[in-house]
Order: sequence, then structure tokens, then C-alpha cells
Amino acid sequence: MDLETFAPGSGLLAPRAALHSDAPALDLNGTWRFRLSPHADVPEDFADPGYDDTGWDELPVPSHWPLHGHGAPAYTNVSYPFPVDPPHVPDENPTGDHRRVFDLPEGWSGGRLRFEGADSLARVWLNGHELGFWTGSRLPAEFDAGPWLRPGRNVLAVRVHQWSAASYLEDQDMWWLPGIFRDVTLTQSTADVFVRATHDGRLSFDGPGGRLDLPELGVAGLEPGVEVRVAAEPWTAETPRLYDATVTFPGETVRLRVGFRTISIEDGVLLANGRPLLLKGVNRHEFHPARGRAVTRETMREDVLLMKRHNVNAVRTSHYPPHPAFLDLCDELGLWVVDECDLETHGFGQVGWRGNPTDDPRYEAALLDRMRRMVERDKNHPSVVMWSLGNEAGVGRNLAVMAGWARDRDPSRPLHYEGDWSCAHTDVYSRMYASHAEVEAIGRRAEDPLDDPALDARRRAMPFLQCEYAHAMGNGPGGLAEYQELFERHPRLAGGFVWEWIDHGLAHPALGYAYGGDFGEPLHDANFVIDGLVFPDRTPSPGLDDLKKVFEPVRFSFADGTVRIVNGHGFRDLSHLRFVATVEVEGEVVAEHRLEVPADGGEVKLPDPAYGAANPRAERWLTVRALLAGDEPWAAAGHEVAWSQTRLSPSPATDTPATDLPATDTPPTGTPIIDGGVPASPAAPETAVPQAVALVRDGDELTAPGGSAFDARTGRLVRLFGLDVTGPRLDLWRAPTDNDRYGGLEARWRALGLHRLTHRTDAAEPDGDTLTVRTRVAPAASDLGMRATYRWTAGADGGLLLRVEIEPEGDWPGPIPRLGLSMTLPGTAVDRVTWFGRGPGEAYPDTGLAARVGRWTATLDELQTPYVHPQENGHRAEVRWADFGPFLVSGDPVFGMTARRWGTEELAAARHRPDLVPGDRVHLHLDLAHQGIGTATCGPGTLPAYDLHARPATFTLRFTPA
Ligand code: IPT
Repeated sequence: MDLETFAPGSGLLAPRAALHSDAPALDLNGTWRFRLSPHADVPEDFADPGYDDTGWDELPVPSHWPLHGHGAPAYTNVSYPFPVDPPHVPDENPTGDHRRVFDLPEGWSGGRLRFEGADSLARVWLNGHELGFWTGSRLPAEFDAGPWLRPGRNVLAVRVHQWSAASYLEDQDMWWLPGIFRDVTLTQSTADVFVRATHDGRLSFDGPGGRLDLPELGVAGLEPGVEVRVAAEPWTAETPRLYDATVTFPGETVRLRVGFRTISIEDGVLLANGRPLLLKGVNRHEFHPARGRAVTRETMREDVLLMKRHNVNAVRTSHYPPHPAFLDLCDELGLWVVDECDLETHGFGQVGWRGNPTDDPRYEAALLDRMRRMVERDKNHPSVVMWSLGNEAGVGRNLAVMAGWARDRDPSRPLHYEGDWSCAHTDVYSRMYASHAEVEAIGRRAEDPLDDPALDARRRAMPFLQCEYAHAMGNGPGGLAEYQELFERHPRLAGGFVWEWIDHGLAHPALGYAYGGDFGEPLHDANFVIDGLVFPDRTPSPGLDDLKKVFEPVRFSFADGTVRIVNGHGFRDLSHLRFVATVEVEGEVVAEHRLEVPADGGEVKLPDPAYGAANPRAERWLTVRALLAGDEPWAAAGHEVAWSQTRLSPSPATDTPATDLPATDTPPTGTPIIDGGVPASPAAPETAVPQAVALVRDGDELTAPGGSAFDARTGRLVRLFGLDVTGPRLDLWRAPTDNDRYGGLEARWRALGLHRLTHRTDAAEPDGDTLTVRTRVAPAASDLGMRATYRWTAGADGGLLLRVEIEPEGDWPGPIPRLGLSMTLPGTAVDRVTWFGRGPGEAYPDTGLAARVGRWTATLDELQTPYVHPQENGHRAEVRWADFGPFLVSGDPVFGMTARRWGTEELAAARHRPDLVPGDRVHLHLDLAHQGIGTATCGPGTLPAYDLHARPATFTLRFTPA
């Protein structure tokens, strides 16, 4: 056949809704016979029912054949992996022939063969008769099988070509993965239904010959085209109320779950059921590390549950309609969905958009076909609140055709498309990766005007959303809180969708998870496919923990003795939550109280038990948490939805140690759960040396009590409490993050030589109880440097106090990676760290919103964040003290702590997780400051407030033996 045809398919039945029908159906998933050919020109004899396929391999359907030992996956982001010359395709065109024999059950007559998805052009034969072909990989195709079915044995043959003219329409940023990757069924269902149900209870449907029953609302025998008014509770993502309905046709009955809801735009504000809709969304590709896009229902459910548990309320189905069962889950568990058409022609951008199919009349039928098949399939889902024409497909006439048809067919849902900033065909203004400043201007309707005044006026009256922002590649994203603050401040801003949900790392026996280039692709985009909020196995990354915090639907603000609790839900009050206030002294719980919070929120008095207040050095923190009061379909009772903390003492305002605080005389309003059950006030270490003692000269060494010693000539610490150590010494380098790399900071830092600093000792001066070591730290070939002066004082108790003064020399351009000390210890010395500071997860200046002050413990392994592409990670922030086992380090008042079994060089050189091999040293970083993270892999870099500039600094640490 002609693979360069512009026709979207042949022999297809009209698209219709994905429905749950009682009509008989045969599941044709399972083990098929399979043969891969390297090109498309293969005899068609395999379609013959008598063909002998016993020599073929077996292949599960649904699947992608490259993930089952046939050929290999390939990853490109924007680039086409073949010449841009539509509609032509390469000679090398992997072609998978699939055969499946099935028995027709007794009594069957007629039926439709339904394919939910095959990538990219598929032809189908039943019993040797060709039914037709289709394109549109992530869209269903249905053929009338009736005339060709026969009693007993039937043979289904499907030929799938990886490349066709339609491949130019499917340039999404993901693995190229051919195959029949969604379900195949033979069904006797023929029904189509389009239900319309609004939040104010209007109900009607299309579906010739059908009768609708919705017993719970007293609807019986409703005829198509007739509208009734019912007293329904509306559907929202927060309250996903569904009503079971059936539509009965002469030959079958279909089951529907109807959600009553209305999407509208008024005064430029996006509304659901008449109230502002704030999308707290993520972009979701379908992905599983072993199965690719052939995801199971369990995986889909896992995604929805994880989203719900992390306060995500919306999904953009980037960049194609998902498996239909995913939308059932969104209806049921509650997510607002932007359903996106299977269309992307991004690679034409690399050739000046010349020949873009979006503007090519020859592709018009294919683009319209895709829009129709999406809308028809998904039109009954209350969760679907917007149709998206596609992603990154440039501009052109065919968009108007798609949009025109969709408006006509379904006026109830706004249209979305980001690729045309004039918004000529859309109802919302959408952008990706716009900076905070630009989003703020758009929020005020003060964006730069379009050239065309009419279009400009139209766009300025639209709600705005960021269909992609906060690129979650590697460590990050930074800047989430600042975006959310804008979204919540300006009514025009309807929120957005973080890019993206999951790292598309393919499970690999040697590499852990593979990314672009790992399968020998000549052209690829490396780890740009590893940019998710969850790791490939769906373990949440710190970015998702942060997002949960930023998306919290409850806000707290503390004042003197009270907390103001604001309900941030759009559609429900706080009565499903219970509120708990916990008081901790130095990270140990001393009291826990139930707070009585009105359903609409308000100001609530806080408990302030005096336990621990007597210890002037101990920090007392109060944490208020909002927990699910009962089970929800997406999480069990007790699940934490939101939290916030305030320091009770020492007073955060003055930061002076508190003296004895009087016990509170007014009892708290809450009900005590724990009240002083734990002995208060674990000792907080001091940062002053109680009794300084002189260092003792012993041969080449200066020794201190407790087994510590310095090299007398260089002043280097050589032993710490009997352990042989290197450092601590000044460190400015970190293993670049993806954001550092793609944003250009890494190149600047390497050009400065920050990864190869030299350390020169100018003087080592013992003077009584203090050893002063003056050094200059600088890269070769540069006159930039830092004077670092280390002042050591030994205590009679064996402790060491270190005060470091840093003075930059020269004109340091731009930010530096870090300012801190690094040291190494024997590998056996440390296995676990317990610290009081922020945790349990990593935190950088503009990330770690989920890290709260407390006492935490973790093994060295647990301290690592296993980014698929290794990079700087695992920094624990605002650490007051950390117990490493043989000794304790405390800050004045805080420091940043990182501990690893490999050094920065190994981390920076590693390409995959298995490259990181524990060495025989433990590497500790005790930091004063870090450069922020930002999201420069795609979008804005670190906000200026989080840039770390070379500056004079003083830094005090105390080392205490265990
Ligand atoms: C943007 C794409 O829409 C998205 O699919 C993904 O590729 C992302 O980039 C990068 O991970 S397009 C980009 C050029 C802004």
C-alpha cells in the first residue's frame, strides 16, 4: 500500500463514544504471533488464514515490539528521526506483522473490530479479507467485521508500519515506539451516545433509538433530544459526584456515569459551575518503564491516586488522548482534564515551519479526522473540560478546520491550543514556560499587544493558563511557589500544568533506566525525556513533594497565639478535614492537640504548652496539619493534605535564646491528644567552646584533646576524633544539575575553573588555644580567588570549633554553585545521619518547600535522591545539628548538609545510576549557601533572589565527639 498517502484511513466506521455496553464482546488481547521486517515491502501472504506462522515469535498485545526484543526504541524531542520531506518516509521502515487466531463464540453474528491504539499506520485483514487501514496512533479505529466473520476459527492479521505520512503528525517529545499498544476487541456494540448534563441539573442526550434511565434522579425512559431538569449534585474534581445511568437501545444497553457540570468563561475568568476554576495540573504522558505507552489500568489508577494525594487537581493529556479507561478514573476520582489531540509537528520548527502539515491542505482530512475521533470518543466525560487541538504544531489553516468542527459538535467545552499565540482558534490564552514576570503582566492584562487589534482585544479578554511550566527535569523545579502565588492573585490566571508527570526512563539491565542515545540512536535528545515529577517506577521525586505543598488547598497564617486557616478549595468546605497542632521541642513531640476549625476556616487559638520552654537553647516548633477526617476514594483517613509550622521559641523575630517562659495559663481551645507525654528538652548543643585549651605540638602535628590533630606545617586537619580526614576546606563546586547544564551555568562555571580549584596555604599560625590557617582558593589561569581563613579552637571536652572567613578577590561574574566546606572520612565511619533541621527530603534555596523543621534520621543511601541522570542532590537545609555517629556537627545557627559515598567528580561524571559506585570514603558537605535551582532546562532560570553571588562570609561550625 501507499504509506505516503494523506488519507487518514480507509474502511473505517464513523467514530463514536467509548462506552460500557452489555453487548457481547471478545477480548482479543493476549499472545499473538509476530514477525518484524526491516522495511515495508513484505509479501501480504501472511494475511491468508492458511498461512503457516509457526516459525514466528510470540508477542503480547497490547505492546510495543521494540520493548520485546524486536528492534529498539529511539528518543527525540523536537527533531524528526527521518528527513523532513512530507509525505515521504524512509526505506528503513520497521514493519510488524501480527497474527491472532480466535474462535467465534456460538450464536455470534456480526461484530466490529475495535483497536484503541496502534502506532503508527496499521492495516487489518480478517480471514484474508482486507478491512482497511488507519493512522492516528492514539485514537480508536473500528471496522465492520460482520461480513467476514465465520463460525469457529477466525484469523486476524494486522500489519503495523512504523513510518507513514502520518508520522509527520506525531512528533511528540517521547520515545518512538511502534506497535499495537492498546486493547483490541471484537464487539457487538454499535451504540453512540452524547450526554449533556449541566451543574444546574439540565439533562439531555443524543443517541437515536435510545432511552435514558437515571433512577437516582427519577429519570426514566428519557428520549433523545428531550431536556429534563433534575436536582443533581454537581460534579467537580473535588466532589466527583457521578450518577449511574443507562441508555437502552434495541440491541444493547450502555452504562454511563453522568457528572453534572458546566464550564464557562465570564469576564475573562475560567469558571466551573459558575465558580472560578484554578487548575493545579500536571502534564501526563502515558508511560511505564517496561511497557512504554502500553499502560495497564493499575498503572493508570496509580497515576490518578498519586496525583490526588499530591493535591494535583488537573491533567493535560500531553500530547494525545490517553487510554479511555484513564478518563473513567478521572471522572470517578476527580481530576479536571484538558484532552489533547494526537497532533504535533514540532520538527518543522527546525526548518522554518516550511511544509508544516498544519497549514497543508493535503493534511486537512487527517487533522480533522484526529479531532473528530478524540471528541467523539471522549465527549461523555465530565472530567474533560477543554479540548486541545494538539501541541507544538505551528500555525495554519487546518487548525481552523479542526476548531470549527469541534465548536459545532461540542459548544460546551472551550478550545485550547498553545502553538498559535494569536489565539485565533481558541477560547483561552495558553502559553508554555512563560516567566514569572510575563505571567504577572498577563495576570494584569498588561501583556504586549498583538499586531492585529481585533485579535489582541479578543485575546486580552481570555483567561490565561500555562499549559506547561516548571520543567521538572532532574533536580527541581525551582520557582513553583512564586508561580502559584501569581495564579492565586490574578483572577484571569487559571493556573497551569507542570511539565511533566513521569520520567520516561526505560528499564535497562545495565543502565538502570535508559534515555536517549542508550539504544545507539544516531540522533537523539539524551535525558530530555527524564523530566518528570515521579521517577520511572513512580516513586515521587522531591519536586512532587514540593508541588503537593504548593498546591495545598488549605492555607495557614500564624499570628500571636493564633492561626488563621483559609479554605483554598474551589468547591468544598473544610468539614472533611481534621486539624492537629503538634508541639515539638528540638524535634521531639511534647504535645498534640486537636483544633476545632469552622468549616469555612477562620482564626483559631493555638495551644502553647510550656514543656521545653525552660531550655533556652531548645527550639520549640508548632506544626498544624490538615488531615482527611475519613476515607476518601483516593486516600485513607489521616492522609495529610496540608501543613504549616511556626516557631514558638526562641522567638523567631529576635532570634535571641528564650529564657524561662511562663507556662500558658489559658488552656488551648483544642482537645489534647498528647500532652507532655514525652520528657521535654533534649540538649541542644552549643556553638561556643566551653573551655578552650591550647593545641599541643607533637612532632609534625598539633594535637587536640579527643584524638584530633592538625598538620603543623599546613594547618590541615588530619584526624578528627581519631578518624583520618581530609578537609574541611572551602568548596565552590557542585555536580551540575540539568538546569545548571542546559541553562548555561555549568559552561560558565567550568570556564571559570570552579571544578578545579587549587588551595594554597599562606600561613598556619598556632596562637594559644587558636590555630589560624590562612589560605587562598583559586582556579588556575585566573586571577579570581577567595581568601579563606580557618580559625580552629579546641575545647577541653574534645570539641573543635571552626570559624571560617571568606573574602572574594577580583570581580566574580554571575552566580557560583555553592559556598561551603567539604571533607572526607573513612567509609566505615558513617552509615546514618540524624539531624535537626529541615527534612526529611532535600532542599535548595528555591526548592524543598516540603521540607519541614524536625528531627530526622536517614542512612547515607536514603540521603541520596536517585535522579535517573545523576546530578547534585540530597542537600538538607537549615540543619541545626547533625549526628554522624562518631561525632556531631552543629551550626551557628544552621548549615546545609550533604553526605555521600562518592565525590562531586564521580557524581558529575555519572550518566546513569549504576555509574555511582560507593568508594571507601564518606564525602561530607557542610554548606553555607547554594545557588538556586530554577527551571532553565526549559523556561526561566533561578529567580534573582536565589542567585548565590561571591561575597564575604563568615561561617561557624562546631564538631563534638559522640
Ligand atoms: C515543550 C514541549 O511541548 C514538551 O512536549 C516538551 O518537549 C518540553 O518542551 C521539553 O521537555 S516545547 C519547548 C520548545 C518549549
